Amino acid sequence: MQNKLPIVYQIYPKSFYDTNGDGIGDVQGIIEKLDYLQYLGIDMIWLTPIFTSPQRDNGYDVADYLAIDPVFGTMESVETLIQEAKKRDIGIMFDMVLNHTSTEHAWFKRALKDPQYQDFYFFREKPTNWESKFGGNAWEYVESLNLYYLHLFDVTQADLNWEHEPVFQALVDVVNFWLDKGIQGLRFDVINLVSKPNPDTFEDDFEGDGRRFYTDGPRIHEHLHRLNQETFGKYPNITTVGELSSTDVQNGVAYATPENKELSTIFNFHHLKVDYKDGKKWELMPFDFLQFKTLMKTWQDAMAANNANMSLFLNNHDQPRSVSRFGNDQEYPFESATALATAMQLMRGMPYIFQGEEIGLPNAYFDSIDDYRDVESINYYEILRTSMSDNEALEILRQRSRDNSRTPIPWDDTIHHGFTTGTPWLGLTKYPNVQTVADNLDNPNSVFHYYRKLIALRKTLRIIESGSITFEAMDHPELMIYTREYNGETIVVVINFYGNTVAYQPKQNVKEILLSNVGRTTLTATCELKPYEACVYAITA
Ligand code: TEU
Ligand code: CA
Repeated sequence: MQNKLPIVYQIYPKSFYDTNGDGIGDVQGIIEKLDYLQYLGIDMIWLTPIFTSPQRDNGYDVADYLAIDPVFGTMESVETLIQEAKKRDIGIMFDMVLNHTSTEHAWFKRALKDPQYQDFYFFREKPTNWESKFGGNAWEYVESLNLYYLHLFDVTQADLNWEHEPVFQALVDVVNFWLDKGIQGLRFDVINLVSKPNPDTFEDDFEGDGRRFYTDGPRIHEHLHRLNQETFGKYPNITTVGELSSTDVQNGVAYATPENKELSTIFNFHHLKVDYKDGKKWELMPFDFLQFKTLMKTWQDAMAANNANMSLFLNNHDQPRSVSRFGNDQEYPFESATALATAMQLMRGMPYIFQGEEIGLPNAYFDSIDDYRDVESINYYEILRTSMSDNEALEILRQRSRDNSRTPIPWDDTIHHGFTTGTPWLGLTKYPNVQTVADNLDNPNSVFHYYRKLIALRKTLRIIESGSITFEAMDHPELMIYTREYNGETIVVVINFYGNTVAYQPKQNVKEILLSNVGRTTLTATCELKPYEACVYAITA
């Protein structure tokens, strides 16, 4: 069966596999692990940015969109990667960071010298009180110009002005350059922030951090439609995904509605804020399961109603590891990793696996600020320390830092778990009983082999990609239950999200158990679901 929506495996190249001993993963490392990824069964690899960059934000600060950063490899190595992946029926998805450039980019340097180029960015005489997403004010003063420039992220990430036509055309050329190289997918970083109004109209935001001025801005749908028409829309079968920062359902769905010809899919993050206390990332709270289910249902229903597709994911390079965050990596590492995978992968949409997720990799468990490398984590550590003890601040980082997901992949039991022969740029996870890739491959009951089964199921049952979805038992405090239906076939997915035993009685007549993470093969009239049990039933019509 040919799926329309690929199963995407996300690689954070720095931490995947290092082949030259400099402690940093590289393109050659990805090439060497393609057979592993083919065996897993994925269809596409999303690489976070590998363009030339000072690496202040690990490649999201691009200094040259048309060149490969030498730390990762060469243009030739990327061409080889594209070819070698293609031989294995795997497409390559590139990460386009078009909202901002590094201040090392030629455009920014030129803007500093030649006033004609200032329109490439947002320069103002007076800053507003908007906050950077990485902490602090979003404007930086340039003494030589006596002007401030806007940076919604790091001070070295200057926001581009999409209202200035030469900017738009330059970005179109960038996207087409990579499409001509044969990439099959595009991920657009924080793409719903690119439509900013005229900077003369920017005002202080006394109710929030400024995001209402630039999120899902006035011309955003127009910009994306034009980008589609002038780049990927001209090529057959390009998969696109827009990363959306604090969007709403209406805009989120519109970006992905096929008739609008904007993007094929989107990432939204509302379901990954259910453990933010009062919406604040740096304040801890156990996750709100009922809110999680409500958000999934809201987005799944809205997407289905518009024949649109969303991304299905709990992990990426910006998020803590799901098994530590929503599961129980101490007592039920296998069960909770596989339960979460089942819950997400069998919904309606495009599924993602973030490197390490397929082996149940937990958080970093770092115990000192010196272990961290992420610019956001380091900034916020300083901010947190002004109001709390070192231990309290470190506990928050242990749960919230982006470095939790960025630790190198433990491949085997050799030095540095086989990631590098040198010194890793970021330490490996300090979790005590790490199951390496080699351990996972050897053990037929590992998280890895369970992922293979899940992927195989999506590829054999049309219902998973194309069926409708109906959520049940929305107020059940421990179970997530949803039904998928297609062409008279029905399956039911039941997940116990907690470590208790829970009684469950299927409403329909069960024909067969299609998948279980606890080895259940037959179903009794009432069933005691085990901790973190996931069960997929086929139902008799
Ligand atoms: O992230 C956008 C974004 O807003 C986040 O997920 C961000 O990391 C979070 O809000 C911080 O609390 C994208 C990239 O995925 C991220 O790695 C980059 O740092 C960011 O854009 C800037 O390019
Ligand atoms: Ca390397």
